[in-house]
Amino acid sequence: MHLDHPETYPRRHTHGAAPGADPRRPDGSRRALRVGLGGPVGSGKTATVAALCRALREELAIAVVTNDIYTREDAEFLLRNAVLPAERITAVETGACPHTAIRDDISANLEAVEDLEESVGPLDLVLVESGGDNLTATFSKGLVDAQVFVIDVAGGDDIPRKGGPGVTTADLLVVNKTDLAPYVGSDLERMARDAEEQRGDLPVAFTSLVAPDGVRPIADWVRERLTAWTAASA
Ligand SMILES: Nc1nc2c(ncn2[C@@H]2O[C@H](COP(=O)(O)OP(=O)(O)OP(=O)(O)O)[C@@H](O)[C@H]2O)c(=O)[nH]1
Ligand SMILES: [Mg+2]
Repeated sequence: MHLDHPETYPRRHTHGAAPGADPRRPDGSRRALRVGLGGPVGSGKTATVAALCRALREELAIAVVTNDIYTREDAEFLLRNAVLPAERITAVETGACPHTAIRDDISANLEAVEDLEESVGPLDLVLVESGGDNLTATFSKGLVDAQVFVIDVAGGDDIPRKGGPGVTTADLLVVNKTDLAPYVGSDLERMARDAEEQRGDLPVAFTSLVAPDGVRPIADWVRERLTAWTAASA
């Protein structure tokens, strides 16, 4: 499907792979910015997707692809909570380690993203949620233009120090559930220091999604990325 013979195989997929990502769809229109959300099981990826949709859906055309191993639970949660119209939410059942479908064989996810753009587009933003994984999970740059790695304070305040590609290289590191820090004895300042040591200038957002407007730092970061994406493809 990815062969470069337009006369035989019409070009279908528009890969990510920033920098230098092709921002155009085969018909010449600008494609959506694709943002991947990964991180350990239960850290708040779906809650982040839901909160982002609520915060941004009035100003942006958004769609979501979720990845679950054997179920469609994350998509069903988003549907139940009506964060977007049903036709804008697609579930990919990976049937294997979550990182396989976001990094090694991205075809099912690419297909899902492109089908959404075709059926409900044009879109500004597609959020791709990975199934919960470990600290090594990252997205292929062929699938997403930017990655958010979501960890939470209840997973232990030594996670930023432990590093790994998600913590170290994600375009945005989210440390979620700050409201739980006093109950689990997590030291947020230490987490911030360790994250900075691992990431240098790359941004870190501390969030509590149970707080009103708790998603704001992530929503602001998405807006910034979109502005840059739109400018690059103008
Ligand atoms: N207290 C608190 N709970 C949160 C917060 N964010 C998410 N949760 C809760 O944490 C649980 C897991 O959140 P999800 O969003 O389902 O986590 P996930 O990363 O998508 O999980 P998987 O997809 O199964 O890996 C849910 O019960 C959420 O309501 C937060 O900021 N504070
Ligand atoms: Mg989830």
